[in-house]
Amino acid sequence: MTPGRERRETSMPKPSKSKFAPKLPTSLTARRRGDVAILRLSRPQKRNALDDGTILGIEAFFRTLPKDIKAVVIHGAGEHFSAGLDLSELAEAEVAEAVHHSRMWHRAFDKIEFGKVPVVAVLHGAVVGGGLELAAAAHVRVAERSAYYALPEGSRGIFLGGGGTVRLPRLIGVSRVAEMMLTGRTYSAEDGQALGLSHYLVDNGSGLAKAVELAGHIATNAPLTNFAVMHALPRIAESDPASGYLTEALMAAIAQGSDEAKARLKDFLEKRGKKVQRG
Ligand code: 1HE
Repeated sequence: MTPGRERRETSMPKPSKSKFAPKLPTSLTARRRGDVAILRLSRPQKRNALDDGTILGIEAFFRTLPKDIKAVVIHGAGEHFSAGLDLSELAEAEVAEAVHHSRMWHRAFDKIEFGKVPVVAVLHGAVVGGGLELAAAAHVRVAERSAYYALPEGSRGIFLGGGGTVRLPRLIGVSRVAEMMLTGRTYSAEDGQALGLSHYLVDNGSGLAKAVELAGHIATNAPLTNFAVMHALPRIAESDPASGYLTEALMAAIAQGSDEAKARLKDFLEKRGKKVQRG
């Protein structure tokens, strides 16, 4: 690792003005609304390009989430969610540095996907390269009509490095990811919704409100159910069926056995629980 890279990775992020998450770099801001934390990519002058400080800040944010936060919303300031990797930081990277750089992204995005609470991402404008990799680490994606998706790595002479080779094929299949990378094509918000890149498609400017509403609902779920959805479900889906069924049974028994589940089931049976609404 060169001294330059080492300096960037180990230097502590500058303190932000946010009281909620005091150690964030200036490219990130955080606030909370009740038990939902809202993390904003705040580097619009560089189209929220993800530099090392931002990636480390994302990791620190998710690692140090207060215990009373039950869900997170992540969104971007300005016209675009994220232009992906900050290309200015990669220009001089050597091979070993590049490996460590990618592994740093893996650690950070792992804290999102397999962290403490579910994460809802709001997508608008460019959601490209590493920006799409970041979005793919969230559990729920709300796209505004301005969103567009691309993987321009091919034209830059680089490759996915933020977990996209693992996460994106789960969303849209290996074939489409390969085709996006080979041809550099751009998918519109409507395309992305049809393909499964987003779960919700909303008007421009209303993505954050929708995401906060969804996160607020997620926050009311039993914590153990949210844990099972985040940590057990994806592992079960990738395991062999026999192991999957066993893990499912164990997870179900653990969730059902909790006092929280017992109280919620009693509420329903005694006509206090909410009914399922028509869609
Ligand atoms: C950047 C970056 C960046 C903008 N790294 N500085 N990502 C890409 O290949 C996408 C590159 N960016 C773009 O295609 C365009 O910037 C956008 C379509 C996203 C937005 O266009 P526009 O016209 O609104 O902005 P702009 O004028 O291109 O950029 C504004 C500034 O942001 C400008 O800097 P300035 O100092 O000249 O004002 C740009 O240089 C800067 N900027 N994008 C650095 N990406 C873990 S591996 C992941 C691999 C990848 O992510 S590859 C995809 C990289």
